[in-house]
Amino acid sequence: MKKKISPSIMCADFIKLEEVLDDFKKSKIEYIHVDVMDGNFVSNFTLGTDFCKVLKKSTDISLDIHLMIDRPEDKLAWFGISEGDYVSVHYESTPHICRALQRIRDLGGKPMIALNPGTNVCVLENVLELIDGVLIMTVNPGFSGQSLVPGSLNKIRKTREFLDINGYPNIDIEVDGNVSFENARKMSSAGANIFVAGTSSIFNPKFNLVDGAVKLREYIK
Ligand code: S6P
Ligand code: MG
Repeated sequence: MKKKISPSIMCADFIKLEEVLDDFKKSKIEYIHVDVMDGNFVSNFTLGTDFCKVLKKSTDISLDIHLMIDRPEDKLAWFGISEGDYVSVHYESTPHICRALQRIRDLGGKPMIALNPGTNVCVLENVLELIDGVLIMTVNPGFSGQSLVPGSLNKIRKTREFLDINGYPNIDIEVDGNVSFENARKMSSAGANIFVAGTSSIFNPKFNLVDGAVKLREYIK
């Protein structure tokens, strides 16, 4: 499967957003990961609907909107989802996960289910026909700059196996949290193919973004 990079825009310097988007373009970045947090599902607030709309106006790179909000099914229409955008909703965020995933499809997006570190892979069984991707949280959601939760590599392996055995080899696996260069290499071997790049890799101040992206591609190929 093609390996893709999805930089976490909350890790960017917003004063330089235009330069950041130019660097993404130069680096042929596939998605822009937008973390949306509501202060309930996770103990933090971040980007919202207006920010997604600003990005839509400023770049043609598809968005990868990660909703860390309660009852996302009621709020999906607010985000201006376009064809090609990934939208992920957490299994843990609603009693109506199937409705939320179906609604993303109805709005023209690509539905992805996000799983917290403590959620078992077996919950995928009932949503396989509704999803284009699985987002495996490799840290507890809410903040950048955290360390990998133990067992994450094994979970990626199990997920890839589960999807393949059930006849869904084309479902993407995205990994989010402490995707450092070294961790990315291991995650890639375990079966991940979309990598959320944050402070652990390309947004580390030691690099410029373009060099960081080149280096990350080396590690995931
Ligand atoms: C965390 C959020 C993530 C972070 C990203 C930061 O709840 O979903 O997308 O922005 O993981 O990356 P890093 O490299 O600082 O862990
Ligand atoms: Mg995220």
